[in-house]
Amino acid sequence: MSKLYPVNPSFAAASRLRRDDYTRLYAESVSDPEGFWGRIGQRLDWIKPPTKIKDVSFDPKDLHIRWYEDGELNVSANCLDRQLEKRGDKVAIIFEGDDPKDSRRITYRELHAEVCKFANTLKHLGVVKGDRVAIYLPMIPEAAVAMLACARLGAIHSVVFGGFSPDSLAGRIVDSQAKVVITADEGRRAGKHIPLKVNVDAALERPGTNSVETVIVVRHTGGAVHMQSPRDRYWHTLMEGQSADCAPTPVEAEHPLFVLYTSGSTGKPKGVQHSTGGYLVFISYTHEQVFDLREDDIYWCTADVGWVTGHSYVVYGPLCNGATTVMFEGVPNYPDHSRFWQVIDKHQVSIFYTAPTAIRALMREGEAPVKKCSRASLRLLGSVGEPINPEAWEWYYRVVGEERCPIVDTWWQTETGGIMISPLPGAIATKPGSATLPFFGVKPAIVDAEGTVQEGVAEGNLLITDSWPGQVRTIYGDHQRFIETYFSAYPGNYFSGDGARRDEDGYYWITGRVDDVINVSGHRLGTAEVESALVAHPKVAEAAVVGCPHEIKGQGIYAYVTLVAGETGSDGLRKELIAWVRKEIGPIATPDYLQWAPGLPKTRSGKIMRRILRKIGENLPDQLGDITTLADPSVVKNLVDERLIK
Ligand code: 6R9
Repeated sequence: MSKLYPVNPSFAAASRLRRDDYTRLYAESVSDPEGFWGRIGQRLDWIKPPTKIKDVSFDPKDLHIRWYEDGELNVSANCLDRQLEKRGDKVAIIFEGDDPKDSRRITYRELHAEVCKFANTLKHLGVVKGDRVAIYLPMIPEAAVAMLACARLGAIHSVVFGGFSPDSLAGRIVDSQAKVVITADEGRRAGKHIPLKVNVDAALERPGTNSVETVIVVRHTGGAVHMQSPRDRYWHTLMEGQSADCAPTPVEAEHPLFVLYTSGSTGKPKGVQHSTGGYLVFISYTHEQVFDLREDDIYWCTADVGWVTGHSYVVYGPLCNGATTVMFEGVPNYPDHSRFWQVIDKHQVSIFYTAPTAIRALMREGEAPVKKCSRASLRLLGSVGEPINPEAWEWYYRVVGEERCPIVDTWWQTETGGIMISPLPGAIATKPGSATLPFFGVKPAIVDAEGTVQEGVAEGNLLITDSWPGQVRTIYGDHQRFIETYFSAYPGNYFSGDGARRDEDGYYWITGRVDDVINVSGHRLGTAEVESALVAHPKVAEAAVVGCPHEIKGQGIYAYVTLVAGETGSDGLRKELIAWVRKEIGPIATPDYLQWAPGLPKTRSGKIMRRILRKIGENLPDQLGDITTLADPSVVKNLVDERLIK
């Protein structure tokens, strides 16, 4: 039995919604989606209000997804212009640099002026509605300005994470045929400089990138760069003399706001294409409800704008809601392990939204770096990106939030646009490790191996049976792949690629990607389950589990374990951990191999690349594939050298 944390009564007393509101609104949202989303859609400023709310078919032979289709609006007008009257002098963005001495506050009025000037700049460079613009910037306010300026013109942005290699950037430029690339001289990360402009130069030497006419360079660190005339132009010189007046271009609700590339389990990254109207309704509404947003909140989501979380919950959601959003350029452990908590105190952050991997990394350093800071301004904590193991959840709750702040564990995906399953903090009691209940209008279902929908307590693949406004509309340039990836395995449904369990209270527990399922002697085991058990051991900081070939069982369990600071791996400890997992889950989960891992191969968004660990576990070290997108590619060599099957 997992622990149940009731809703905090003093939080609930002041919150937007209580349990009975949730029950009532959820019932309405799924029984009358048109009525519900028609009403919620009114939260936006429409240039032409929609009369048709929903026109969707999930049938692979006639797949179409349209929301608010005859409405017209502009995203930047919703995020900026309409805030000016009441919130012109309110801070829209608090920028906190990598260097703690570097911070800046930008009001809605200032942001509006900058966005208009930059939109005029793009216009002068020939950017028109429907053109693609690649944005390859660090976490600086110019990234938000560039996104909003594209939106103002109806241009489609494709933000590429600043940690991606020239090849990855080139692949995205080729696929989207971008006309302009917006970058900076360099990025900063833990005191080091990242050569962004050099990477752009290298990317643009790759074949197929000659759609790019102009490269706009933000002078950020002042590092020397080579400017190639007439292609390369400085942001600040282009902005000189531009007017701070730029009428927003009205676009249809289904006009694409952006394309964001995301890796699937196979093949090249997919350009996930989002809409304008449905997307903005869904993410602004989830942002308001899930974070129980108030006018005076200081809201901080630590995600980079290179990921969907940065799009929906650093930039568009908060600004559309007139909130103050923090943009952080740095990392959790620089200059030291207190950085997150120092930033919270410095800017009086009240809502903090981060990823389990960051929580586990900080947990490894003990409580002292947290307790050095006050954190008294915090009232709500959030988690996103991967299943949070109950150990990390408890630590986040107890140490960071001092048992005062509810935790919202939010399950969603690049493809869903916004939060799908999450507690509403004043309404839903939480269980560590469970994302709890579906958001309004979201209809999850669990299917067994044969594709039969399961009722009640169940475990299987997670589907969503009906559309929601924030849903991906297509894969850029490849609608067929869109249909095949998401709608062909379970026709009539959206397939998430995740596994989930539903418990006796109807709560959802995401068990991880189903491509990470191990089949041991015919028994299915989620890698996340074994990992969670390992991480529950006090000496384990982090663990990654993959399947490996096993003569008798079909697949065996191969675990990579990172110990907490100060511990060293020994045969005794290995036996102890194996016995521990056996005890936590059952004999079926007994790891066959347990390798010490000083570091795990992770993407820059913190996801463990199990593909690489699987190959090492299969003793195929020469088939690791591309490791350049790892946050730290050097961890791989150690894992290969120390592998247990040779
Ligand atoms: C928002 C984001 C999506 C995948 C998703 C799932 C995992 C995200 C989660 C979670 C369990 C959560 N995931 N949030 N698993 N609990 N709260 O991360 O998008 O980068 O596309 O990743 O991340 O496996 O399918 P994206």
